[in-house]
Amino acid sequence: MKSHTLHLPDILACEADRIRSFGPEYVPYADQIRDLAARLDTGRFHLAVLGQFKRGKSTLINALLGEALLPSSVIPLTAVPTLISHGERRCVRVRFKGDREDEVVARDSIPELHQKLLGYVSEEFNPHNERGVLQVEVTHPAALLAQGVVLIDTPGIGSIHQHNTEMTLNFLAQCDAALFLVSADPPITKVEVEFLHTIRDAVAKVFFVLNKVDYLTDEETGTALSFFKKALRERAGIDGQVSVFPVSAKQGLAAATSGGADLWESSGMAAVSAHLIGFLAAEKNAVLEDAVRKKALDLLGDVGLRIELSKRALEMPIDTLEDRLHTFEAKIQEAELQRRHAADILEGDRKRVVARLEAQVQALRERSIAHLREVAKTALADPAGPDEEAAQEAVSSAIQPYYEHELGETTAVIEREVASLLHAHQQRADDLIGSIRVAAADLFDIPYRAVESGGTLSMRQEPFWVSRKGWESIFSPITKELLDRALPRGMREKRIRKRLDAQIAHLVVRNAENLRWATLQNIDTTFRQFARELDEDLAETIDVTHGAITAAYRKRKEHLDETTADLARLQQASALVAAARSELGRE
Ligand SMILES: Nc1nc2c(ncn2[C@@H]2O[C@H](COP(=O)(O)OP(=O)(O)OP(=O)(O)O)[C@@H](O)[C@H]2O)c(=O)[nH]1
Ligand SMILES: [Mg+2]
Repeated sequence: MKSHTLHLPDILACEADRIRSFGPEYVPYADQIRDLAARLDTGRFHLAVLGQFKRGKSTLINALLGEALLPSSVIPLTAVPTLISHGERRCVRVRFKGDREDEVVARDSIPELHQKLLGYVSEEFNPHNERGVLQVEVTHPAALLAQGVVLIDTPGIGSIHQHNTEMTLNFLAQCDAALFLVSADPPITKVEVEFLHTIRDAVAKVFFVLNKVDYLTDEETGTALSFFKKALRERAGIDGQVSVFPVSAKQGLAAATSGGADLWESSGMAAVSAHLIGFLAAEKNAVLEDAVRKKALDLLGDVGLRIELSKRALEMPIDTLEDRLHTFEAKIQEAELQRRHAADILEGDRKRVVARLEAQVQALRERSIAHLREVAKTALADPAGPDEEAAQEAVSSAIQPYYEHELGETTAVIEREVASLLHAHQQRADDLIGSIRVAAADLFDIPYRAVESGGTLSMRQEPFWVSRKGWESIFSPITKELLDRALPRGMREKRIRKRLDAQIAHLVVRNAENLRWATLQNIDTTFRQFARELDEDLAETIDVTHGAITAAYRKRKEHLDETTADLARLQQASALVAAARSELGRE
């Protein structure tokens, strides 16, 4: 029912007020519905601009904002994620790690804000993020942002500043969608393809932009686009039909600041901007609204169930009510017992997953020692003679990609296993909860209605996989023995190999432990969160059914005379809820 889509927050806010007026026991439902409305109202959507260093990410965001607010440069620059959201005024808020208070600058002067940002987000003025900035938040009046999107400028990956790559990878978990930027010159690199794999695991939607086409003729742009699409298809498994926007962010920014409509169009920025606006207006809201609507319908369903049960409990002869209440309480006890058994089985499953992880990490240790020794061996086979430092360097730079890849593989295996286990548990829990609702409906002669959205707004089967590890790749300083130099090549190589082997073994232990620890945290968090949500669902179902019946029962015991008025009130509430449910698109 599309016609409701526009007004959903209003409908929900209105229903929340109405439900609140039904009485104190309905206030929690009203609060939840009001929260859903607020969530739609403030539905912030994190769109990160991602890519290798110097591809023009900051310039592209400036073009979208219409002014040169974010610093950009020919050297690797952005060192801290910068979140830009809508606000009447331009304001920069710097958030620090630890307890240090935020620094806030609210001015309309773009050069001043630019300068402020330069001091905190740039590699040049804040090298290695020595100022301890967590992130920078900017508000800006640009029209695009008014759609509820938060644009995020991220440090480029793959530069000599490894900490910038780490910063961005750590930030991915907070992104809903990504704008992946490559440049026409040079064409897409291996690092970028690997990065893209990581991005696609982390976000639901990726937009592709080929920047700096002003370096190319139209014909060359066509060739670059085909090359990029081919690479996407062959190396990242992305459908050849995907849209790639060729742009010149630099010209787009010039057009935006000088008001050149033709240049804005020919820079390609008009197309990117229109596409983003279209997406935000349609799909972003559709996804969020769909989830909110389902959840709201379930809440209204529960309100309806509570009203019906209270009504029946007030109407029924008191002896019958007592009998049925006892029968229902026995049913709840049985369900609680079953839930405890299920929790034990879940705990057993968690242990089995952990055991599987331990076995995988053990195998990884052996595999990685062999791999890194091979890397060292190849590096040592230099015809000019074995160079120990060069070999260390080779191993050092092999470590990060190797473990990133291994983490990806391990995560994929464990994730599949956890998802299928939790799915089975979820079904059993849904059946159990359903059986309580069925029992309530049967005993009190009311229609049974199944819950559809499965509880929470967040997808609970989706495990909470975070972590990126700072892979350890620092070798201990070499204690070269003077004697080495005098030794024949073969012996010298042997001694170097021995030293390197020992250091590799040490690094493997540390890195494999990093990977083990990160995955273990993920497994534990996922299972804990899952179990807690199942308990909450069960408690809610018991409250909505048993809670409603016992409240009515107590009322009848205490003040029999009010029953008629209560019944009239419930009758009216019931009709209102039925109307609200049909307005929201069901029944
Ligand atoms: N010719 C041309 N140069 C561009 C374009 N977009 C950006 N540049 C230049 O490329 C350089 C890098 O731009 P930035 O916007 O700083 O790139 P970035 O991706 O944010 O870089 P990091 O923050 O270091 O990752 C700057 O000198 C820009 O002026 C473009 O469309 N065409
Ligand atoms: Mg930048």
